[in-house]
Amino acid sequence: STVRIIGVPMDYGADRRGVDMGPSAIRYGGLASELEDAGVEPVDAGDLLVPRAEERDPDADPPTRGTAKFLREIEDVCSRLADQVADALANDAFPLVLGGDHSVAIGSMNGSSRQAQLGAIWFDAHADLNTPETSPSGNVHGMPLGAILGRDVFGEMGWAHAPNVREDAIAYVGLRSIDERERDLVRDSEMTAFTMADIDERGMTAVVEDALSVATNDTDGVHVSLDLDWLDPTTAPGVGTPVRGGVTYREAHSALETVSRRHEEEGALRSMDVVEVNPILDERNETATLAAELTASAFGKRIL
Ligand code: DIR
Ligand code: MN
Ligand code: MN
Ligand code: MN
Repeated sequence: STVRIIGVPMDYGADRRGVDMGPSAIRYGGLASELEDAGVEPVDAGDLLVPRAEERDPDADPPTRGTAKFLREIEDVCSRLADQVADALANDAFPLVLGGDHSVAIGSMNGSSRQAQLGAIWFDAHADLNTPETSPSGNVHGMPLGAILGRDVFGEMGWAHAPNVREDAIAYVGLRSIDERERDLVRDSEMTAFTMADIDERGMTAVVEDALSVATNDTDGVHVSLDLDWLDPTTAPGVGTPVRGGVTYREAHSALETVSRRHEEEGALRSMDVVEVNPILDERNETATLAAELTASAFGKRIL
């Protein structure tokens, strides 16, 4: 099978500059050869064109309520990304999106859900469920799920809301940093939230099995969104918003191997993004290299 790599060197959604270099760093970290080891054929579609943030005004197109920086730019990039992802699927290629900050997921999931009911697993320290009205930062990387679900002002933005993604088909794995107002949003939602405490108690494999059951229930496929700050910062230092107490190296591999097993059994996976790698903050590209390895695990790379 063919995996189409789509790079999105975008940093509009995060405060820490440098995440725009993520796609290069992940490629340099050995993504193509890792994927070949996993038995899939990588085809690199290159990077989307993303104008530099310095040349843009973050408040040029503010939302009608609340704060969201670079909204016009994010719409432009995510709309083009959604087309690319839909095009890959139409040509029997698996869309693998390299971020960039997590706002790229708005484009990936819109594209992936155009012709299908889409479930999702959100591997992240954060809930990413803010909206311009609840966000403490105005950074859209903390809002992609709010956007995809059409919450608040996002409901009025056709490019952001993905109507074929149901709340009850989304599962978080590894949550440990939620904003004050976001906590109630998560509690009151129909999403399934597995926190670090659930992983401690039940083990990663059981948790990911459950997350897969949520995301495959009454859907046509699963989107895996992998934010590298999901891992503990000692293992993945190259991220803009590290939170200690994260997933270990072994747990991470085990999680993505569990995804690949379900994919081999029932073709569960439909699309994936790997986001928030920031080479400026990294140590000798280890976070980007880990991102490449974990992606290969998702596609079935095994020790034997
Ligand atoms: C925070 C940070 N919840 C915000 N979010 C991050 O700004 O909304 N998501 N870092 O990955
Ligand atoms: Mn995130
Ligand atoms: Mn995060
Ligand atoms: Mn983030």
